[in-house]
Amino acid sequence: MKTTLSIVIPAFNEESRLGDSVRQILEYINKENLAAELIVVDDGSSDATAKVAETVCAEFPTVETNVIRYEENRGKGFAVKTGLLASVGEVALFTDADLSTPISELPKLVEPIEKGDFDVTFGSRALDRNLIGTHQPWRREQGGKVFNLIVRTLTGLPFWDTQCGFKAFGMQKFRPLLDVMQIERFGFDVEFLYVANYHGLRLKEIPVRWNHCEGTTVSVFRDSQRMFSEVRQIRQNAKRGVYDNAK
Ligand SMILES: Nc1nc2c(ncn2[C@@H]2O[C@H](COP(=O)(O)OP(=O)(O)O)[C@@H](O)[C@H]2O)c(=O)[nH]1
Ligand SMILES: [Mg+2]
Repeated sequence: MKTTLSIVIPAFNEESRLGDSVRQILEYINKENLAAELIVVDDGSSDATAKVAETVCAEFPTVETNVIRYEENRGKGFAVKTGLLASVGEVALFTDADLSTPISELPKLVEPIEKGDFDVTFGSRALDRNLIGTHQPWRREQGGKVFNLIVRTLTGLPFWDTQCGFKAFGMQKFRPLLDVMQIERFGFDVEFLYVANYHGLRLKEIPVRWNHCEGTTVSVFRDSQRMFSEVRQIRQNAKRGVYDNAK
């Protein structure tokens, strides 16, 4: 079966959460009989993340799997980009390691791309609040709203949630854009959407189910400061023409 779909998990120090998620995804691929590969990118973890992924993948010999690891922690953006560059599917989807959005939501994102209606589809926690089961802690949720306002103001993107860890890409159009992406940490979601929009790809924000999972790897203080400066950097890059050079 030719692989048409690639599922990418960026993972940093996820030894405790990743095993279950990898198993759920591989079971889902089997159950739905998808022509899909799973790519785990171990983003320089200091724990057994890659080992855990390899062990569970070995339980599913019929599914195409690929565990990529590098030694230095580079950030979620770099990890996702690495996974997408290694992917062979016509559509690629990335998901957070904790499956806050259950993998069963995948068709909501993948089908509109397969049908040719959109080029980039991304999960949103802002469009239908009824789909949120367990909310993020109050401060984190409010922080997300402030961040969204800043994103809208600085980039002009008309979306309500750019940060959900569940996004899909039509790779024929998106792959060439990966070359110009600069942001390696959590601001990368904004850059992906900004550059895709800038190059005329059709983007769609889609409400998905979402449950906050314990054990976040995000440090609110350090990571949110870095996110703000990354969004400013996107604006500067755009002004300097950095995003014009995509093939
Ligand atoms: N914090 C962090 N997460 C990373 C990094 N690289 C990849 N990731 C992955 O990015 C995702 C972040 O999701 P998570 O920690 O659940 O964040 P939250 O649910 O938004 O609090 C997880 O799959 C991480 O393993 C990194 O450098 N830092
Ligand atoms: Mg999470």
